[in-house]
Amino acid sequence: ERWTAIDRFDFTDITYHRSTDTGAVRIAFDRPEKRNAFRPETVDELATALDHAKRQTDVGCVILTGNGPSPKDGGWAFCSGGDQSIRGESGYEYSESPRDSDTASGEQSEPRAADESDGVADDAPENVGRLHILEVQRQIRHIPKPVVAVVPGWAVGGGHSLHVVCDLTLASEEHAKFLQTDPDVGSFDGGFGSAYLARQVGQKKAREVFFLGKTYDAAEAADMGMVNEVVPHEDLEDTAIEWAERMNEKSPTAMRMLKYAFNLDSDGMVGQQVFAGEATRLAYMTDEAQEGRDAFNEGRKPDFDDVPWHY
Ligand code: 2NE
Repeated sequence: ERWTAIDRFDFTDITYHRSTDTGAVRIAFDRPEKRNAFRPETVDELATALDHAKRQTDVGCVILTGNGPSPKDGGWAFCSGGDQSIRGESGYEYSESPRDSDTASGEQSEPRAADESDGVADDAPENVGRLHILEVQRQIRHIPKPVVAVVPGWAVGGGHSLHVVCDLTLASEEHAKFLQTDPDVGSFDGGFGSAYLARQVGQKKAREVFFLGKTYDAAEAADMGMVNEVVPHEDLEDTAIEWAERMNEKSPTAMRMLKYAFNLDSDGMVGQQVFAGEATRLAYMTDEAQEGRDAFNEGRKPDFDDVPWHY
């Protein structure tokens, strides 16, 4: 078996596995009967899994994909974006108010303490419309390891934007299809989904994707520059594992710095902050920084006399 389930979470909308062969995790949308559309619960679970994956120091690659085929009609999907059937007036709404539910984050936990006055858990949010898939986009951008979108079928709307945000995209030759429906349903990803797409495929093509809403197959998406490789459907996961193995052979620090370097020019000051944070981490590992820390803790002046001014 290629994958082992990570069972410390009570996920309903995604599955989460660890590779048995290499330092990779597989996070998969698991609503195939809805072409893997996401609802707020799905997004919470994605956020929890990505945060967990971030903290695994022996994991160098995250594979994001969609389970399938649909038991209803055999259709495949990566993700079809926000679930339109639960879209409220200001965003996507939980099916059960988080105030009544303890499982919104997916993590198995003790029931939250109820507030004595009204019986409502005091940290439970109200059921307001959410668009927090955009927070997950930022997690994908900032997780310090490559995220590979493995697209077995439809990548549509907010699902299309997710593949755009991922570091690499691998697509099924037979089933992958790419489509932007945002303006059909009165939505628009004016961030990475459009502007970053334009950096990948050019302005004219990106505008075509949104303004004409054509469907592109895997080969066309690869020609446009938004898919790295197209493989037969049955080879998708083996190829993803091969990619993970290749990446895991490389220097973790170099890979992290490269990811943040690639992000920098489209992340503005936040990109600079993330990149600089990693530079600070490297600096902390030097004798020089440790002398600064020790001097403060020992109440003396730091002695940097032996530190060369590198050039
Ligand atoms: C995905 C697509 C193109 C697939 O078409 P097809 O013909 O292969 O399948 P079908 O029959 O349309 O869908 C199969 C079942 O999945 C449901 C459908 O309603 C259908 O259900 P049943 O009739 O079998 O009960 N389904 C598919 N996508 C769904 C969705 N997103 N929400 C709820 N149910 C969905 C075709 O289904 C399609 O165009 N889907 C809609 C894509 C879409 O417009 N997504 C939202 C874009 S906005 C967004 O994602 C977003 C954003 O832009 C910014 C922030 C947050 C979200």
